[in-house]
Amino acid sequence: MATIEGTFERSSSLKVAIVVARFNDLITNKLLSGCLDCLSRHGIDISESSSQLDIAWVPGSFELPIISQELARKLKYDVVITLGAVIRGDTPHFDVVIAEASKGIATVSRETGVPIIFGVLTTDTMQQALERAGIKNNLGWSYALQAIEMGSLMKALS
Ligand code: INI
Repeated sequence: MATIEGTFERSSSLKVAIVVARFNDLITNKLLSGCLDCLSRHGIDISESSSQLDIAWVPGSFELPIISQELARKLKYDVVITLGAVIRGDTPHFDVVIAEASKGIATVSRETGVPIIFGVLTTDTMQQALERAGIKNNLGWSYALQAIEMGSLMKALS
């Protein structure tokens, strides 16, 4: 019997791309800093000159899938992390944006075979988003951990 799972010990060799939405950047910048902190503590070089990390910015969460797809198709990254914040507020736009982002990211991941981490916060209020982006907990940190696990799991399978 084989037990196949991701590890956190050899993560320092992973190549990672992060795609971040500028919409609600008060939140997405906090997610990004949590994410970078976790990657760095797991041995991934997050410096400006890093050859194992690239960061792309998109206007909003709706655009996360297409840029994730471009990055995944380069076959240069073990894992792609998407970061966005979709806040319900009073607009029905919320449902459209979150549906397209989630479906698009899942499709790109399956079609390219590159794990794409769904790091899009969906909340009813800005307060809830702030709580999940650092006031109580920074989910950016968790998204990075999930990326390390999935990136190393795919490597183990290849
Ligand atoms: N983009 C987000 O990332 N979060 C939101 O809450 C949001 N709302 O509510 O409108 C949002 N809209 C912009 C969208 O992602 C696109 O950038 C835009 O429609 C252009 O395609």
